[in-house]
Amino acid sequence: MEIDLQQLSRTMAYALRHQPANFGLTLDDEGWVSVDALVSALRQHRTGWKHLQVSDIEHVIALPGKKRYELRTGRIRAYYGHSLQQRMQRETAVPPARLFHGTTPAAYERICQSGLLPMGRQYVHLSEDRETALQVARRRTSQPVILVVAALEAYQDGVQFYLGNESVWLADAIPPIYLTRQ
Ligand code: HQG
Repeated sequence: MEIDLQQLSRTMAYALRHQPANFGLTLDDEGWVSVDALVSALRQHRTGWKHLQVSDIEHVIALPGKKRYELRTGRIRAYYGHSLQQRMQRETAVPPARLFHGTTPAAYERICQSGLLPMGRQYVHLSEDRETALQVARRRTSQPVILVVAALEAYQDGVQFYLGNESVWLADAIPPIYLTRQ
């Protein structure tokens, strides 16, 4: 049976970002799990996935668009997006001068008061470019609000930044003084 790669990707996100225990998986401190363990868990998850192969996972990773999963030497992890309680250790890094965050008008009102907070995830998610931030906001609203984050300044004042993938940065809470609406 043909595997629906979008559906597989969504289920991988669920397993690698949110509910590994529901798949009988344990992630290490950096979010890694063996690809073989993930494949066996996914085979049991859906009848049509009984014969799932590592190559199906590789096809998901090769899909155009967002780079959500990192596959390295027999292990796999989500680059970002985690919500599980166990905090995933990410590599800290010096951010560029400016990063972007796309959000909704309603959230913007709250963000002006309390700054950017991780909310349901472990980290605040930021984009390297404005266009990506626009796409992030459009998941939720037809009236995107784009914030420019004075990332380097925040970093120099002690806010930690972490590598996500090549266009997504992660950070701890960012106070409103570093945010400008564009
Ligand atoms: C908002 C997707 C109220 C924040 C995307 C956002 C991204 C606040 C929402 C990745 C707030 C959290 C993450 C505050 C922030 N008060 N609302 N103080 N601070 N918010 O989904 O950044 O397709 O957890 O603006 O592309 O939207 O899943 O974060 O609207 O890269 O791979 O709270 O998820 O990638 O929402 O998206 P999210 P996000 P995938």
